[in-house]
Amino acid sequence: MSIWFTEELHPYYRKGLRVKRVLADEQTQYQHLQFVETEFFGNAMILDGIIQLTERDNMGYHEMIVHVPMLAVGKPKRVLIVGGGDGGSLQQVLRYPSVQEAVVCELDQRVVDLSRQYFAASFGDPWADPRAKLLVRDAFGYLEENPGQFDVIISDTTDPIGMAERLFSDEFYKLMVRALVPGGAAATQCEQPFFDTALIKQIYRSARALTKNPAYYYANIPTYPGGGIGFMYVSDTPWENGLKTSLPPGVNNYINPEVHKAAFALPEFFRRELYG
Ligand code: SPD
Repeated sequence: MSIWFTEELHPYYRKGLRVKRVLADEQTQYQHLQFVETEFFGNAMILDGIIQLTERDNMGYHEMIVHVPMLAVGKPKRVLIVGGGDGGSLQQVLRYPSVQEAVVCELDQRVVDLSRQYFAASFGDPWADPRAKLLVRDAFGYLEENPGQFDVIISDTTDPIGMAERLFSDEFYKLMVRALVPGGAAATQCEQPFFDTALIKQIYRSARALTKNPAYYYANIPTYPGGGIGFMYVSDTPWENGLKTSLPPGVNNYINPEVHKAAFALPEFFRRELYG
């Protein structure tokens, strides 16, 4: 018997994963949370019917959302991860010996608990690191309370649907930039050039009004719609500064200096839309 999980984030596009078995399936206080063991991609987490990550291809997402702003800043000490309860971004942040504190602001404790169980083989247990601090709360209030606190902020969120929609708003970007130290950098989950052109343009406009050197970059992740996802780099510090900095100790599976640089090269239709 074969079970297929089919995702339909967009009403005109579907993709599927062959599932070996369902590991967990529950309605939390906030969302429908599923973990499945897939045929090819290892364990996967699905929230409200949308694939969030798989063991096999998450490295393109987590290495790129984390290392691009971290390298640009140089020696980041305090880092905030908005969302990120699966621990993948946290694992990458903690590779930097300069990091003294990594705060994760995740709304759903069950995402953390079940990810610790089902992603242990891929992420180890980054939560056991004394530098990691989990806050189970909404990030908006936390950002409001913490201006000028963080060298790097990673917005590792779901898609802009329901409660996550405001994490893609101008209001959120203002609070996020306000929470950075001068010269600090943020990177945000910023969707797909083919499917989300208008949203990305709107976010770029916000980022440009708030910082001197925002830029969009892209990574290949086969289990996301269109086979990849983009990120908005938001900072006064040019992202190119990161090309002069060495990657932290540990194994990279996606990023290297060539990929880092090439990620900012955009296909012409989209470059024209975004940068004119
Ligand atoms: N369309 C899927 C977007 C998923 C973004 N969230 C990924 C979370 C990984 N830490």
